[in-house]
Amino acid sequence: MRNSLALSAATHRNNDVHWHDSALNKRDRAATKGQQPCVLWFTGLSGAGKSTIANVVEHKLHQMGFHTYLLDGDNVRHGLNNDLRFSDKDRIENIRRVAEVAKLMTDAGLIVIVSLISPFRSSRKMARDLFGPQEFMEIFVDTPLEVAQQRDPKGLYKKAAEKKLNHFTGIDSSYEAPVNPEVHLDTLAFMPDEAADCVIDALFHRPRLKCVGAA
Ligand code: ADX
Repeated sequence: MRNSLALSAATHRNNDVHWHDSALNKRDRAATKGQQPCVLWFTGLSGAGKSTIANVVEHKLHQMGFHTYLLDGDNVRHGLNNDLRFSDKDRIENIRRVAEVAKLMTDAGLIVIVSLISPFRSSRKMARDLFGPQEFMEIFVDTPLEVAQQRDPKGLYKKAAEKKLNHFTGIDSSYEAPVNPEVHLDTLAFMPDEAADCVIDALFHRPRLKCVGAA
């Protein structure tokens, strides 16, 4: 009852809110920067190396003169999303909000780098569907759970094993690996710097890339 009331209030509100066209569009804003806006969406387990690689990618793009912004899950959860925890429902809302912010930022002409576990395929698809086909690249930072557990950079896997943390991805909350990401990074085969080059290569040449070791 409460949910259906909330839903009907939201629908009512949306029906009464009209879109305002602005004098400038995405292309105009991007043209002043000489770049094509897009989203580089990093997904993977906690401790997989998403933020490390995303940071290197942002730094390299910045040095090349591009205007970027990094939306990192841990950081966004300190502000915009500090009301959300780690239930499935909260994660879905976390990802929805970040995807909407990324959309606003691409509208502003930026190259947006998102680093979120984003464990559910349906949520990643929801994010992808907000953008044009050339605007969204899904980057799977593929680190086996056992390796992420060993690295445990924030001590969170240890806490989860001691049952001091609930709904931890890979332990008692699921991670659905991408089926056909634009870039598939095997972090056991590459250092972050090489992985970042692989992402930038894909950004400029747009094939589907699987960056795995030579062995
Ligand atoms: S997501 O699932 O909603 O996409 P997000 O990327 O924002 O997750 O946040 C994950 C970060 O929160 C992790 O890098 C980790 O540091 C921290 N964290 C705290 N509790 C959990 C948990 N239960 N599951 C996963 N990550 C957690």
